[in-house]
Amino acid sequence: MLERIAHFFTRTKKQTTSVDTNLSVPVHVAVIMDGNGRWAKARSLPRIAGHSAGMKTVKEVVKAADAIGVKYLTMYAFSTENWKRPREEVEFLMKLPQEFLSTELDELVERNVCVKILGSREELPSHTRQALETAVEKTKHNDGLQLLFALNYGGRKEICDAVQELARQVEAGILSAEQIDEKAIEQKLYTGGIPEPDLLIRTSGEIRLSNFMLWQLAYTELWFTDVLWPDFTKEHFNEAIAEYQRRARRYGAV
Ligand code: V07
Repeated sequence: MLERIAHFFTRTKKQTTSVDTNLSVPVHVAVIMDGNGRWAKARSLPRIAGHSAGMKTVKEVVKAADAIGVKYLTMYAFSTENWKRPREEVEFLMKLPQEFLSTELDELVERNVCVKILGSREELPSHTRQALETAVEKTKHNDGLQLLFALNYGGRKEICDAVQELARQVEAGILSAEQIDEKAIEQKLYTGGIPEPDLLIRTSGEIRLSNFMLWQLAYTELWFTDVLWPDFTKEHFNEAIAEYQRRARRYGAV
């Protein structure tokens, strides 16, 4: 009897929000990882400590997404606005891709993950670019989870770049103005050919898009939580997925 009671307690303790993979799992999940600075401040730590803690969460969420069969995971790592932050903070942030990849790249390769970067790489320091290019190159043939890092990314800039490229084609006589339609623009975005996110997660209580994937989020389900990014766990991630599944089921019913 005691054994059965003990078993009951260990079982209930372990139970967390689990994802029913028989229901529709979002193909593409995008994440705005907000609240690292606030997390650090609450602990009287420097902001960079929050960024380091946030990197651990990235690792956990990548595993959680992979485990339930998400095909594309986009993480907003650095915005075009983030250059305005103090120089030391920017320098620290620019070391994080290297730090992340130095411990994770082998495992990502093993797990058949394909790493891609959304954003312009020219402005990045060469050590950062080098690390990114190695990761992209080493994983380019992998057809498992597509792990996209938005880095030096801005949604309006992305649309401007796409439209400029199309305008150049018009100038060159390859394209007519009438051929600039939604499909033509979509193909010139950094995400050209990648399906639009089904679900956007934003942490830390801010309820806005902050120039993230403006074109791609037109029909996306939005999910916000007050949890700060370093405190975000795979259980929170699975909660967001379960909520997405409830919404998908409701739409499916009508
Ligand atoms: C960054 C940690 C997570 C919280 C948000 C801001 C700070 C992972 C990466 C990364 C980027 C590219 C890549 C591999 C890892 C990263 C930056 C900031 C700039 F190929 N986390 N993380 N990059 N933060």
